[in-house]
Amino acid sequence: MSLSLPFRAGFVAIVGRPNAGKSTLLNALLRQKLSIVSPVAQTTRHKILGILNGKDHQVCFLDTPGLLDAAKDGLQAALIRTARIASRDDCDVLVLVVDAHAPGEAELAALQGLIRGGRPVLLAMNKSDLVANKSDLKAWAKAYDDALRPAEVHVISALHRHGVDHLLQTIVERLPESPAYYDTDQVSDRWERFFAEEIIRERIFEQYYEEVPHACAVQIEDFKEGGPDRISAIVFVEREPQKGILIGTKGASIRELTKASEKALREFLGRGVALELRVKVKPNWRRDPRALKQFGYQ
Ligand SMILES: Nc1nc2c(ncn2[C@@H]2O[C@H](COP(=O)(O)OP(=O)(O)OP(=O)(O)O)[C@@H](O)[C@H]2O)c(=O)[nH]1
Ligand SMILES: [Mg+2]
Repeated sequence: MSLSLPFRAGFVAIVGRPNAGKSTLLNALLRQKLSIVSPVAQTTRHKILGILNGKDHQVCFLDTPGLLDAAKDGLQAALIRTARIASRDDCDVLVLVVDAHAPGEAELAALQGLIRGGRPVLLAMNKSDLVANKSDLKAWAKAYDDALRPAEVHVISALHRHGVDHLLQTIVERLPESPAYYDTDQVSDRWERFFAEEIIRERIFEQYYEEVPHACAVQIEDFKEGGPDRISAIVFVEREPQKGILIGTKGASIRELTKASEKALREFLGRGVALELRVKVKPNWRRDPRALKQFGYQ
């Protein structure tokens, strides 16, 4: 009699409100920085596949944009669609990520709208490290449990990896028996170009404030490998004053951004990088269907 476990594989969508810590959780589950993170809501703009390969499983995680109540422009409409499609159509297990707080009505309604069909729903109440009173955590977990009836509630801190291994074990147990979907040495379905764009966007979130990072889209123009990699990228903004902010006095800000991005790209690629950044205005690109398509938004 064979004692080996059946091989399990499937797709797991990580969804929730903006800023709940979905991308931080993806990175913690993968033990690898794949998805960009910032303290500002609406950082993630694409569905990002992160593949975790184990001896008896392959978990295909989908990080998604934060679920907004309503869209102010075409970009936000695309973000909402991406999150909804991933959670409704593309997954075997749904992980709902919420902040550790008492659930609000709008939040519950938004999350309820994602729960469809017979697929298992796991609720991850994140940022538990920020809550001093453990009985609050218990009460909020019960409130979410009563309202959404997930299969399980996990209290976690993605940032500190508390509860993440237990959550992962539960996810794997709930995956269907299936052969692997991807090569077992594959980490994502995106190319280095995509991650390079994301890494530059993360540095923009780090360095600039308010509307500026939200008005930026990054596109790699050229990526030549070899000692060092030579990457040139364009940062698109919506208006002339934003271009001025990005560049800064005598180019000081764009030099700082280039340096910080080069460092982050070197760390990600594990190779030397020489980066050239240019800034261009694409008027109101977030409302322009052709521009949205050009930047890869669904
Ligand atoms: N204290 C604490 N902070 C956390 C935790 N998880 C995430 N954060 C922080 O919360 C902020 C948002 O994290 P993200 O992972 O970017 O959140 P997100 O849900 O992917 O956000 P969007 O992509 O904008 O929807 C960042 O500043 C994280 O460092 C946690 O467990 N504890
Ligand atoms: Mg995110």
